[in-house]
Amino acid sequence: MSYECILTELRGSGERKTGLITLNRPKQLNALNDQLMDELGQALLAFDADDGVGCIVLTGSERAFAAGADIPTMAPHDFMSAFKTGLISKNWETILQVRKPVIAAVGGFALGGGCELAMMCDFIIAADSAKFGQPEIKLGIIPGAGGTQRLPRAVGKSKAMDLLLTARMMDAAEAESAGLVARVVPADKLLDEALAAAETINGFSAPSVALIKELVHQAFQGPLSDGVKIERRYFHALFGTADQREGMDAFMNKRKPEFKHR
Ligand code: DAK
Repeated sequence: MSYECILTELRGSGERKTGLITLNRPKQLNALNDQLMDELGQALLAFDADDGVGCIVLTGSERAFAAGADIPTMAPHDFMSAFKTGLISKNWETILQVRKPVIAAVGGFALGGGCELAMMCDFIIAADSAKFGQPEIKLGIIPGAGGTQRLPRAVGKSKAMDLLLTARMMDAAEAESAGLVARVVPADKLLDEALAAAETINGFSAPSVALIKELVHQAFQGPLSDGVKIERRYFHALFGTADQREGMDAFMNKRKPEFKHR
């Protein structure tokens, strides 16, 4: 498959590889338009369906992960045309269908829809150069891809209100201490660190990985008691896998496990 607004490749040395997707509209700081979002959705679903892929890393350039939705594309709309055409709605949440872990490797600007896209990933590794923000208010609009919902869940109400209402940017250190970002690494090590994290995950049993992702997402959607009950069922279910026997036998015999992902 050839794409115009993204680059895709397989990385890694193990049996299961990492699907690397790089947003690639450098002149527009990776501003997100329909074509890019269509391509991103296709690439994500293709990696998700590929048994040879364990994890996906989504990144941008050193200057920008993505500076938001493409402003000139949005500018001409009025309410009726935005409503009738479902302005940039149809292809924005494909990433939420992906069952494998998606790691956002964020360098430079992650603003507006760019910050929202990073928050739809499973976790964020940030370069020390990264800057996060929801500056839509400066354009006379509000976030449209979950920014008012996911940001407060990630950083708490007060900081989310501050960022959303003042449009200020938050640097990587602040984003890490607020809980938006899992780790901050030097900018020139960003991709290596994200790929190393992906490679670690690729080495674990795929059913365990998929269930952890599903359960952590459940933690944000339902009551605690429901989440714990589902976790208990899945925990028991994993005792029907070959990988549980392999993992525990390897521990007891002081050897490295060889997971078969079943
Ligand atoms: N769209 C299009 N082009 C952009 C862009 C954007 N969001 N951001 C930057 N660019 C372009 C600039 O126009 C400029 O192009 P040229 O003038 O060179 O042709 C080039 O990228 C470099 O930008 P600057 O010259 O401005 O570079 P600086 O370093 O001075 O500033 C900046 C970088 C990122 C601080 C600045 O460019 C900036 O403030 N950009 C706009 C950021 C922003 O407001 N983002 C939020 C956009 S609104 C939805 C889903 C998503 C959304 C809504 C609904 N649904 C599912 C319904 C999302 C909305 C948004 O994201």
